[in-house]
Amino acid sequence: MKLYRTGNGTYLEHDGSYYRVPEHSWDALVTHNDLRGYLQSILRHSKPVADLLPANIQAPIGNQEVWAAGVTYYRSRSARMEESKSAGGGDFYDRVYTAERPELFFKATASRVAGPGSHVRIRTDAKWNVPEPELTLLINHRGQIIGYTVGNDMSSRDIEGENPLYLPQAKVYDRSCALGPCILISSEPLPTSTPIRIEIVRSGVAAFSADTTLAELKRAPATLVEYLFRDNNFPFGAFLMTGTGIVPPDSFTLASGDRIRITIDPIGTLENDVIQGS
Ligand code: DO4
Ligand code: MG
Repeated sequence: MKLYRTGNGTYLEHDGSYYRVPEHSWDALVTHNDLRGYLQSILRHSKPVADLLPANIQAPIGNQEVWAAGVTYYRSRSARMEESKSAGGGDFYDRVYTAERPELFFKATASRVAGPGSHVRIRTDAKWNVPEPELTLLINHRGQIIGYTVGNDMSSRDIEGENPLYLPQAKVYDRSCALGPCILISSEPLPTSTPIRIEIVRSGVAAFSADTTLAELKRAPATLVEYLFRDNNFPFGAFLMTGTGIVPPDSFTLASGDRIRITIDPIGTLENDVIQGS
């Protein structure tokens, strides 16, 4: 089952058919006592409606905060050690990769999140920028994983590389995060064979593509959630991006007009065009 938030209400997809969800509040769905049971009763009692219009699909977020985990894949550790070498910060990335406590950071509020088909942004004061394709967990207010979506943790490598203390500026700004296109409703962990793919298209030509799988993710999603919810309340639930296993080569930087496509089967594809400035 997949949940889509649209300009015209929420829709449930099951076996290729779409059903209207009577509950109007996204926050009420995320904090529902038995979301799966509620959605199954919709399938039992209502008739499918016409297909969704893709242009109408919005980011699947209400009042949830978006948090992110860092350096959870070996590739992220190595790329960050390299980019911060001359600033003397490289050692920290190796230490956090092997430490018991994960790196968790605040990523975005809903107003900073781009939905499918809309723009993600490069900071005006950044010169070296990449998308980070990340499996993203939707967690309810009780700390239970209720679903999964595709996330893009846009990052300014020159700013983070200059000094690790600049991380919030490298990571948190308007449209620095994209989520969507839907929530795959499942409380079961996704198989470790689940692929994460990215393709960046520039002027109609593939400028970069790569893939990884969840087998490369060093930490269990449930452990990341347990740390996030330590001494923290999330009355509307939260999103947690689980880190990137793909970093383009150092010679690559995003440009205005690039199209980013991130696919995680069985969730779907999140597609966004890039702009720099307003
Ligand atoms: O340590 C900085 C951020 C790491 C990150 O965003 C990632 O590994 O995905
Ligand atoms: Mg990241």
